[in-house]
Amino acid sequence: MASRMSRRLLLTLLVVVAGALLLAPIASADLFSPESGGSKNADDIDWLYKATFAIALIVFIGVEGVLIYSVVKFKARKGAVAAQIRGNTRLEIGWTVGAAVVLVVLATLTFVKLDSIRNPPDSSPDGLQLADTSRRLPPNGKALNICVNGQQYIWRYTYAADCKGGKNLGAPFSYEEMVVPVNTTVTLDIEAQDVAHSWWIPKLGGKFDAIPGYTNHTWFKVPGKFATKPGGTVFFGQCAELCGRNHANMTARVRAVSVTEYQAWLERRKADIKAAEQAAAQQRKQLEGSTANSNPAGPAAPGQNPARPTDASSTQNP
Ligand SMILES: [Cu+2]
Repeated sequence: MASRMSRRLLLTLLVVVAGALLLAPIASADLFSPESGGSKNADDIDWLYKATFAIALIVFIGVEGVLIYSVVKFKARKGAVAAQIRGNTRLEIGWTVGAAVVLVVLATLTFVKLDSIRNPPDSSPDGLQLADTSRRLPPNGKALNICVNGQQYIWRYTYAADCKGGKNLGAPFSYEEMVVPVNTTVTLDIEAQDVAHSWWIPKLGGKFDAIPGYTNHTWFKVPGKFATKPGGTVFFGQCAELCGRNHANMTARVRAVSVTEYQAWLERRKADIKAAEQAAAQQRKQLEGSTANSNPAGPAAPGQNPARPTDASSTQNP
């Protein structure tokens, strides 16, 4: 009685767990393969996972099928004597060749897809048309480059063709949310300022380490359909390298918008940054003036502190 009860309990538990796994949208959306849909490289990575999984499934069903068949067919019976077999050259050569063929097929599929995963394509005709840059590039040599900089605990994006040696000083930037035009090949130069971080927006492709003093490169190209609704589409990600106590808060967002929305946003960013810089310069002047006059009231009232100019509008929607 007790054992039947516990068996029923176990069965109920199994059904509940299986149901929860199947019904949870996150669990069932990409249960066996990486997220994809936001960029072709992510789709290709996803395809490779699924192809590998299909081959593994065929091997699994084959092996388990023969195993179960043999266990049932040749189980011990009264009076039966097991055949004594020693070696089978044909069978042994067969499964060695079979395993080698599986490896060759997997390697071929991977190398066929590798090119389109690593190398960015051209921007579409209705994407943003851009100047030349100098990294792993689309065939026509043109891409929108963004410098990604990991910092404890925030991502900074600088919209500049050259990220090296302070050449991107003065270029527009944003924190946490990157805004990009659709149909446009976006190349990323990924770096870190302090410790190792990891850039990862699953739907837009693979994970890339952000290492101080070293630049990693990747790319993505968001299809035009993601800009049809106003405000575009946001792809979420998260720093994927444990980088310190606030690692969990180091989220990243990529907002894909239409080309015109992107250009308007970039102009707004430039104007906002300029206004914030002017305000900071103004306050600096006041501060210097007040110290020169040794004003006892102090340089700046609370709340007037020239904060990081980005904070005011870094999370603003385009
Ligand atoms: Cu991090």
